[in-house]
Amino acid sequence: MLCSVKMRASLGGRRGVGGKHISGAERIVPEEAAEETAAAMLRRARTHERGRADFIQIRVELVPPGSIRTCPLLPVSTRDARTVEEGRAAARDELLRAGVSPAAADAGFAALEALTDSMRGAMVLDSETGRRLDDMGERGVRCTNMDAADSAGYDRFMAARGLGGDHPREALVLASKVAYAPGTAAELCWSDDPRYVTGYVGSAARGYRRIPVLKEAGDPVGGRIFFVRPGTDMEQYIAYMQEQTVLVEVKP
Ligand code: PML
Repeated sequence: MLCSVKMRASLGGRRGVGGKHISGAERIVPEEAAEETAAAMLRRARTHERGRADFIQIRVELVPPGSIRTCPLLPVSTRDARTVEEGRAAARDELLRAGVSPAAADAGFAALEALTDSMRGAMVLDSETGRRLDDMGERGVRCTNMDAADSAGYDRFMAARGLGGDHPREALVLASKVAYAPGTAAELCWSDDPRYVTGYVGSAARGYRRIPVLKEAGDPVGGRIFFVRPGTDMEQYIAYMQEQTVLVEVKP
């Protein structure tokens, strides 16, 4: 049986409520790997660049086999960008090519640029009008319950492309679940890790388009926007993002 292992770490709240988000991670692993996975997450939470967490929660839960869906891994490619300005122009271009309207793309950038602290989840915007559709405030809609179907195969795939580290590993799996979710037109993301300036635009139409610079080094604020096609049922969309377990398959 598979099990889901999740970690979240924060600082300055009351028993994990409120406070500053420090780190989060999740994996879906065979039951017998739960202990080792949880230990690795604990290590990661305790040594995070965003600060020294005073609350770390690790949750381990069995996943009923019949409840799991699969989707393919998005193809990965990289755009050129040497500055934040070039990076954001490239990201905007990618959004438009994926079917997001210019007004909605601009609304997405404005929403991310206006953040004063990182959100744990994403803002969901209409891909035509740019109007925010979720009512999840500063928490946003979390895309959770996903992992690579074959972890070792995925690590080989990433290593062969020089994509080391947790950021791309987790982002590509998440972006694949998001891109193939019914209703998604595209996703825009940059990291809340102050040292990590690479971001991406993901879509089923264009794949995972990495953008080497999407924010200034040292900036601790990051976030995600999910652009959805007009008419998408938000209740179903949010349920899919937050509850549906998805294993992402690397196709040879
Ligand atoms: C995050 O850390 O939340 C986002 C990471 C973006 C990764 C981009 C990449 O390196 O492909």
